[in-house]
Amino acid sequence: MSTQVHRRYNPLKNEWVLVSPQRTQRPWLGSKETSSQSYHPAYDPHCYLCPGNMRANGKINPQYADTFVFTNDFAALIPLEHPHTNNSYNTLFQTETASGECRVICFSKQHNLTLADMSEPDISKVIALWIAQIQELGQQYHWVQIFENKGESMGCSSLHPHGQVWASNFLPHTAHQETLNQATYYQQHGLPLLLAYAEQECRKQERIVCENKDWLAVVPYWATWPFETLLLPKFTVTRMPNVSLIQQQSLAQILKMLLVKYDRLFNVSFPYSMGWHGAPETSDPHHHWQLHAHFYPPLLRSASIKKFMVGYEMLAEAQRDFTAEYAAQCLRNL
Ligand code: H2U
Ligand code: ZN
Repeated sequence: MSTQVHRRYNPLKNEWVLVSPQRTQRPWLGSKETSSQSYHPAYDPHCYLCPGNMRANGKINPQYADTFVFTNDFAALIPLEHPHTNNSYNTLFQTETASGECRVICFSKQHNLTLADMSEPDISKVIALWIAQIQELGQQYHWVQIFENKGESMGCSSLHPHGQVWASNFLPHTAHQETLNQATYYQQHGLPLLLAYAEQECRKQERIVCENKDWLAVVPYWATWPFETLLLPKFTVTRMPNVSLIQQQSLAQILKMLLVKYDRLFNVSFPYSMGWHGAPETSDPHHHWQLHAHFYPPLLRSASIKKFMVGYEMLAEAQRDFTAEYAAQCLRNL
């Protein structure tokens, strides 16, 4: 099967991906972006995230020592006083009000670090901050999305190590899909989809990139991006605030392992978009939900050759060339 064209099913999204392993032989005359591996200082006077510097709107950052959070000066979501009015009047022209908050999270005061470069205790401080943000914003909002865009090719605007948190009064589309599909699986099988999946991946040992006693990073069976990974707990947990201190330490360890492998793959600071998915912030127990993180890196064959999700992907369905097993093996062996 792994050398023939086939399709794989993504049970989390209820979507299919076309896998065409024979295509890796094709000639490539595509774009070669040059990777910028130049020198960067620990403090950059022109960076809007470095301690003590001025941001685009004139506000001054404090002299923070570890992490720093501020409300995004160009926020996509804004808190509304009365957000629940439904303005919809026509099935073909539906609208609803949206309310929320967007914040920027600086991972370190040091301008030239990435999460992969940071020590495990310092990564643990970022995890603690993610948890505090989820706890605070989760009291008010339905969904709290933690994410990081890294690298110019992922639209990241600054080299300074940072991520974002967007909280909303609505359940965004992907969160809604994952909720429905996990609930369906739970009804049919009596255990969380991603807990069952992690157990089977541990047994099969075909797509594991790295693991420790609490966590597992795999190239999922249904991966669409070439070196996509899914970070999964080996224990039952619906949300990040329910991860114990010990499990937060082992999370810092596996994050570091995974990100160092990514950087070594093409010998470049690996670009990606990553983010956390935990149970929606409502009072029901969400037994079907299992916390996880997605890593979506765009690189395909080198520091400069990216996978483009265009043409067939935009119009029909996702497609990949080499298999998830091959990608996992490349990362595992580093
Ligand atoms: P990236 O994570 O994609 O790099 O985005 C950084 C965010 O930082 C972006 O959403 C915000 C932008 O609006 N920002 C500020 O809030 N203040 C600034 O001075 C510049 C950038
Ligand atoms: Zn900086």
